[in-house]
Amino acid sequence: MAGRFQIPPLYAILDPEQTRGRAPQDILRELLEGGTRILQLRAKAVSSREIYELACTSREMTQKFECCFIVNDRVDIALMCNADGVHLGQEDLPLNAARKLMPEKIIGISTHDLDQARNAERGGADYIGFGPMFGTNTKDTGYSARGGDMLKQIRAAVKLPIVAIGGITEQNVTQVWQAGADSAAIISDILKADSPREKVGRVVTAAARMSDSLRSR
Ligand code: 3NM
Repeated sequence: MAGRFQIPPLYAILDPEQTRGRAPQDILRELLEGGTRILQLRAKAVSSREIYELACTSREMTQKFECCFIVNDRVDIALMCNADGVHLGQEDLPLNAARKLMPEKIIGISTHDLDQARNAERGGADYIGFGPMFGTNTKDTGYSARGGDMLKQIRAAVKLPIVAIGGITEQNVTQVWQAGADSAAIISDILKADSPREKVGRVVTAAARMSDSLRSR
């Protein structure tokens, strides 16, 4: 992708395993109506066919809301549904291979330490994920909680947009932005909320309040 990617402050992730049994399509609509302007589809436990179908629905709906759409892990599905980009972990297709397949799209890379963050930047990622910030039950990352100090080190070392992830909630999200994350990725706190729409709305409002207060300094 040409130029620095302007990433919205809330990075909502739709994971059908985390919706407390509610239809992912319904939750998707709530996330969009709540005001998220970037959405990732992360579906680990379903067939390729199901991911593809959900990705096509997500693409159609995100477009209506002018929301950036990213597919987790699957370059093939991202391309086929015309997503804006893909998010890749350290065990997925390497960045240089993915870039050959999608020269113009957004590619985000999950990182967990300074070396990985620097490598992602050198390799031409558009943004990095960094985590887990706090304890989380959603994914066994194999890493201890990274915390705000480590995030600050990453912030000082890379220019790329940073999306913090892992255990982020409405309660601690401001801390994450203050430590230098451009965006906060949230799964369970949003998807398990009684009203994902209202939860997203409150986080988006908190982000706007924070950027206003930074501007008026
Ligand atoms: N990646 P929740 S932590 C998908 O550290 C994922 O790279 C992580 O879910 C990383 O918001 C994580 O429910 C799970 O904690 C995030």
